[in-house]
Amino acid sequence: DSRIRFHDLLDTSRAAASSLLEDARAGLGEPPRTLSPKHFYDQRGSELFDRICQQPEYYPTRTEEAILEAALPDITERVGRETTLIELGSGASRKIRLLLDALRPSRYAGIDISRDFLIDSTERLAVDYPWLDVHAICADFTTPLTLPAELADSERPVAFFPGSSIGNFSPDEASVMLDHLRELLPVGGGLLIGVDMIKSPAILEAAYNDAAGITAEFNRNLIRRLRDELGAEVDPADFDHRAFYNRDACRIEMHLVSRRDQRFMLGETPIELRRGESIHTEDSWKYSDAGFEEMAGQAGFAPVERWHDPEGLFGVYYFTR
Ligand code: AVI
Repeated sequence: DSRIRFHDLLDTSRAAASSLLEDARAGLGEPPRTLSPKHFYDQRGSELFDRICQQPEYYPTRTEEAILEAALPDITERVGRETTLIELGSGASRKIRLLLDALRPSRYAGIDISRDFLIDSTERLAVDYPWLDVHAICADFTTPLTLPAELADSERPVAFFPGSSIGNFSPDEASVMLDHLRELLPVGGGLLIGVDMIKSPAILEAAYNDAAGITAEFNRNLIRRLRDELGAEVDPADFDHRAFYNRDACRIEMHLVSRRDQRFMLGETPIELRRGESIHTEDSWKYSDAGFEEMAGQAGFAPVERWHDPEGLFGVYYFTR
């Protein structure tokens, strides 16, 4: 009796989304060792991420919420009503509710790769917003995507991409993603996107080294997955969490540093790590207004307006194509 319309596009994009085992084998075989941050987000990782967002040092979530809240009249004027709001990522956050209340779009479509999480969050939206036509699209939005036919004819669709999730892609990958997004939207469509700004390294480094150790646990969750899902005889406690700001690249880097010489199997593949050797697990790129607007401009998005908090920690941008 669900009111949501479910569209499963994952089969077509599944081929592009490689598995934890394949990625871990390819990334851990030899230095420089890497694991993709997309593997953070199993159930436990998603819960840890929610807790990160509540840590006093992790300013992005509450700052973006405050910016959206303060800018709602402006955003409503820019975006208009009667739109189709397409959220990239989950529909679980408070941010989307702020927008739904203010914009009263006629349709909402949530796109997420995690099916259960997506259905759960869109069903909750459908219950709380009975006037809204709610769609759930299970897809990997890092690959090219076409909207289901009944959504493709939407007048003035507006994509919402909060949380500086774009920052977890390298600028090259982010450009490709923005290209895909532009192709998804008809002329006149909009993009409302949250971006974390370049700032003092002390503030940035504190945000990724919270005193309660939640980010460290989130990082070690990757090792826990290797152990629990792939049967690797490896202990998360044998890795130190390391996060620092790389000033030249304008990005936070997260690493897991081996506390000892160790050897474990990933399926048939032996992995050897020396003490002090690191696995690079995430980058979180930070932008200036000019840098971000230039990148979006090259992907065909014209800047309309931008909003910041008083301290300039975070930015929300509205573009049209
Ligand atoms: C989801 N993403 C924008 C977060 C970030 O800040 O890059 C992920 C994160 N990693 C550690 N803390 C939060």
